[in-house]
Amino acid sequence: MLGHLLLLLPTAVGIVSAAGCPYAAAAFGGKTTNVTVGEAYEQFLSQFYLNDTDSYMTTDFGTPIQDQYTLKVGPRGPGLLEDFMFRQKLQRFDHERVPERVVHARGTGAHGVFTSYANWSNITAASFLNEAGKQTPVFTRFSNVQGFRGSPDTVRDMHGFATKFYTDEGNFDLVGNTVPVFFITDAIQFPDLIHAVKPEPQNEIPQGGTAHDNAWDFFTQQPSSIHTVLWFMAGHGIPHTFRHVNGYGVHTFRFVTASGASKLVKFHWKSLQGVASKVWEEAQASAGKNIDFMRQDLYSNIEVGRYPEWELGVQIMEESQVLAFGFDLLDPTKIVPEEYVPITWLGKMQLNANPMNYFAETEQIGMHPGHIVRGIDFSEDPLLQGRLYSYHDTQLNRHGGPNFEQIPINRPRVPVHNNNRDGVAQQFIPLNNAPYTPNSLDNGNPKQANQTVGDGFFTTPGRQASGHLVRTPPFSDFYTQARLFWNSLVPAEQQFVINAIVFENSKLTHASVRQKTVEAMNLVDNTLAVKVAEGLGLPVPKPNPTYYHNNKTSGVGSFGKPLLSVAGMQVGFLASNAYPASIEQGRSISASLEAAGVDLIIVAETLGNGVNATYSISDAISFDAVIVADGVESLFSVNSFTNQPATDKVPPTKVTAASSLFPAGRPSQILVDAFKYGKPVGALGGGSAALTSFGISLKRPGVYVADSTDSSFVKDIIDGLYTFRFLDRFALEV
Ligand code: HDD
Repeated sequence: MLGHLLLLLPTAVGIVSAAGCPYAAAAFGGKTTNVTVGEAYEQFLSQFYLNDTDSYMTTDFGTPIQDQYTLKVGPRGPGLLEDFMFRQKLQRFDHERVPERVVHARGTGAHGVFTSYANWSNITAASFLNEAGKQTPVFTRFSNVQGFRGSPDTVRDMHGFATKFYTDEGNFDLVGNTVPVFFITDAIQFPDLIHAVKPEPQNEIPQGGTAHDNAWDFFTQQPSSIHTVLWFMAGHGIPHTFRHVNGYGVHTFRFVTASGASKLVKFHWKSLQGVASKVWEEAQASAGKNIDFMRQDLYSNIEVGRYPEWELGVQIMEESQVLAFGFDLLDPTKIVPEEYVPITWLGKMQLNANPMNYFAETEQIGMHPGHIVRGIDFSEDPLLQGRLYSYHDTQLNRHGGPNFEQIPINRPRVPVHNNNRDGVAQQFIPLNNAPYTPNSLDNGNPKQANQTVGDGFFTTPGRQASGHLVRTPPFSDFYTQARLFWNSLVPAEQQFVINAIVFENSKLTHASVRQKTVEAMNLVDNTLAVKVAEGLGLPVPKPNPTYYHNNKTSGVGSFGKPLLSVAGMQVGFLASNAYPASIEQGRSISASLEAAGVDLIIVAETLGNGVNATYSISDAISFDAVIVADGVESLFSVNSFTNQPATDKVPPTKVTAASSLFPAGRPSQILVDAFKYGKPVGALGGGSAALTSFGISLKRPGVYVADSTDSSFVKDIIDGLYTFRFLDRFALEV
C-alpha cells in the first residue's frame, strides 16, 4: 500500500502529485516563480482545454469517425441500430442541458485576480489577506435573480455578485448581491419568496420581473421585504452594466485571528468604475433591442483590455456591538450605516479574462456561502444558516452527484485530501486503501487540521449558544431603515421609485394588492404613498407616522454622484455618408476620446469609409452620449414621432432627410431618446439646429455645442460622461 492518499491532478504534461501542485507557488503570492496569477490560472484551466486544431473527428471513446450520414441499408434506408456514431451523437445532444439555477439562472462571469492591500492578520487568519500585494485568482459571476437563463439582462430585478476566491487554503465564496439587504429573515421563507416573484404558475408570465400580483402580494404580506423592494425599485434594480454595481455580503460574518480573537464584519465590494443605473424607459428599450446588454458590456470591455475593478472592504464591529446600533446585526434586512462604522478597504479585484467556454465555466461554477476558509466564520443569522444547506443541495440536483467540486472551474487550486469516496463520475483515483479516520494502516493520513495544527479551519472559539427551542420571528421593525433609504435618495431617484412602483402595480389584476402596496408605502413615507395612490387611482392615505424620521445616510442611492471612470463608454457621432466631411469631424475627435478610454462610434446610413455603425442598428441605448455632426441637420427634419417634415424648424443642409437605409426618423429618435434618458448630448456647428428643433435648449446642463472639434468640446463631453445622467431632465413631483 502507498503511504499517502494522493488525490492527483492531471496536467497538460502528465500527472503531478498533489503535494507538488504546480500552480500553488505562482498563484499565491507570486514570490517563488515568475509566473503571474493570470498565467497561473490559465495554466490550471488550460490542462482541460480541448483544442481541435489539425485533428480528426472521433467518438467520445477516441475512435476516428465520419459523422455526417447515418448508417443505412442502401442510400434510402432504413437506418441501423448498430450505428454507434449516430446513437452517441444524438444521446449526447439530448443530454446537453443541466437544470438551470432555480434562482440567478441568468448570469455572466469572468476570471480575475484579487490583490491584498496589506497583511491583515491582525483581524483575520484568512491567508489570502495575510500579505501586502498577495494575489489570489478569482472567478466572479454576476446574475439576475428572477428570469430564466435566456431572459433579458435589463429587466428590473435584484442582481447577484458572487466571487470564488481560489485561495492557498481552499476556496472561499462570497455569494452576495448588488443590494446590501434581503427580503426575508429566515431561510425557511426562501421558497415562498421565490415562488412569489417567479413567473406566475398558470401562464409563466412575466419573464424576468416582479410586475405581477404574486410578487406584490408577497411583498406587502411580508413586511421584512419592504426595505429591499425599495432598493430595487430605485436604480439598483436596473444597473447600467455589471461593471457599475457595488456588491455586498449582506449577512454579518466573522473575522477570526489565528489566536481566535473575533470581530463581526460586513463585506462590501466598491465598483471603481462608479455606480450607475439606467432609467426605466432605457432599460425597457434595452430589453427589446439588446437582451444581452450587460453580459456584452462585461465581455467586450475585458476583451479589449479595459479591466473592471472593485475594492473589497469590511465594516468591522466588536462582538459586543451586536445590538449596539438599535437593530440586530444578525438581521439581513438592515444595513450598518457608514456613519456608524466606516469601511476598511482590504484589497482590490480586477476581472481580466473571459471564460473560454460559457457552459464549462460560467454555467458550471458552483458558488456556496459554505465554501469558507480559516480566518472567516459564519454568524448566527438564520438566513445565512439556512443558505449553508441549500447551495450544496442545489449542486447535487444540477450535477447529479457529489463530485461537482471536481469540475475544473470548481476545483480548489490546492490538493484535496479526505475520505470522501466514489459517487457519480469520480475523476480521481484515490490511492489510500484505509479511507477512514482513525486509521493506523495509512499512518493516520490524512491527518486532522485545526486552529493550531495544519493551518486548519476553526470555528471561533468564543462562539456560544443556548436557549429554548422556538419557532419565533427573530427581528422586528422593517420600516425605520426603509425610510432611511427613502430619505437618502436624491429627488429624481425618489421619483424613479414612485414611477417603478406605479408601473409594477399598474400591471396587477387584484385591486386589493394595489391597496396594500399603498398602505405599506405609507408606513415608509406619506408623500411616497400619496404619489403611488394617485398613480394607481386609489384614495390618498393620511400619514401613518409610526416609523417616520428625518435621518439620512450616505452612499445608498445610485444617481447623483459622478462616475469614477468613463472607460468603456460609447459616444455616438451622428453623421452622413452623403456628406463625408461629417465623418471626418468624428474622426478628428476620436483619438482624444480614446485617450480617456471612450469609444467614438461614427453612425451613418451605410458602413465603410470610417463609419462604425448604421442608423439601422443604432439606438440611444447603444450610446452614453450623442453628438450631431455639422452639416447633417436635415437628417433630423423628419420628426421621429409624427413622421411629418419639420422643415420650418430645421434649415436645409448638405444631406437629404429621407432615406430608405433606415427606419424613418431614426436619427431624430437617437438624439431625442438620449436626451430623454438624461445622457450628455452635443452638436457641432449647424448640428445644433437638430437639438433646438426638438425643443432642447442649448443652455441645459449636459448639452454641449461648439463650432469646431476643439479640445474644450471633447473635455465637455467627457465631463458629461462622468456626470452620466443629467437629473434636471426628469419631471419631479417629490
Ligand atoms: Fe441564494 C444562488 C445570493 C439567499 C438559495 N444566491 C445564488 C446566487 C447568488 C445568491 C449571487 C448565484 C450564485 C452563482 O452565480 O452561481 N442568495 C444570495 C443572497 C442571499 C441569498 C445575497 C441573501 C442574503 N439563497 C438565499 C437563500 C437561499 C438561497 C435564503 C435558500 C435557503 N441561492 C440559493 C440556491 C442557489 C442560489 C437555490 C441557486 C443556484 C445556486 O444556489 O447555485 O441554492
